[in-house]
Amino acid sequence: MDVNGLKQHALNIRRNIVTQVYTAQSGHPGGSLGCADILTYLYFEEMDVNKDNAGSASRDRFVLSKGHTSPALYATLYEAGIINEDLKSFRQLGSNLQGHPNMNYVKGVDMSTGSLGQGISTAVGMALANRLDANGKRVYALVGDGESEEGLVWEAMMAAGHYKLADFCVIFDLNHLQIDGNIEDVMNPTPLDKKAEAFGFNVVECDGNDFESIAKAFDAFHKEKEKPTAIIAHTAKGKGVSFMENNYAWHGSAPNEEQYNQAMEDLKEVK
Ligand SMILES: Cc1ncc(C[n+]2csc(CCOP(=O)(O)OP(=O)(O)O)c2C)c(N)n1
Ligand SMILES: [Mg+2]
Repeated sequence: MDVNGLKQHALNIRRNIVTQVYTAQSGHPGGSLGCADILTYLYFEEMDVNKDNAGSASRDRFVLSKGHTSPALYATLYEAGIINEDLKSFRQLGSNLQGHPNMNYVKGVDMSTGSLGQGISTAVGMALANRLDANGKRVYALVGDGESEEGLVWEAMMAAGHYKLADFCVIFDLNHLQIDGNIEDVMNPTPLDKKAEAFGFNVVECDGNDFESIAKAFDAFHKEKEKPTAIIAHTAKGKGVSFMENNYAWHGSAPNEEQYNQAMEDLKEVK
């Protein structure tokens, strides 16, 4: 693993996340910035998905269950060379890059998401289909901690545990914030680790903004052959942009020109 190379990809992705939201003057920067390292690791280290096989049936799949963080997915697919859309068309009329990802329009988007809770359910269905096909492919779903307040998430977890889907990995983006504030105040879904364990998962924790820590978590997923894996990834919402970090006000707001310039300054170089 080339950590510096991954950091450079993540930086490019973060710059493109902020540029998309700034240009559109709408979108969700906080949760997008927080998961940029996880997406970088998935697309540049973990999954067997690349620009040549992205359209094929037999490959790993990724479902961005927290679909509002589409800027992170688009920026990652762009960085990986899977799409070459104009990222500045994000959320514009006629653009394929809708506020929430649409699998019918954007190459590399494996499921249309945005209605929280549904993505993980479809990912479990994909993992079941892979078992029928005996193709050995893996399915990954990224779920927000606020999203995990949706009952549907736990039906999907129950099914994955019940069917012992060892090739399924759910990553919980634990940034402790959702749209209206702290998850613990809005509707406390913790402890996610104990809940996932009770639903039959192999549970691993990691620092979701540290590549060494992320790598260890995915290694533990590979080693587990009996159960599905839940990675509890501790992240900072808004990671990388000083005034957005850990501030839920940046869940779904766009920076003005001065703030955009400050963000680009914060994201000038790899730290
Ligand atoms: C079913 C459903 N209910 C409500 C919303 C509106 N909504 C969009 S994002 C969000 C909060 C999500 O928080 P979290 O999952 O923690 O995301 P992150 O912190 O990673 O941005 C809400 C309530 C939605 N998209 N879908
Ligand atoms: Mg959250």
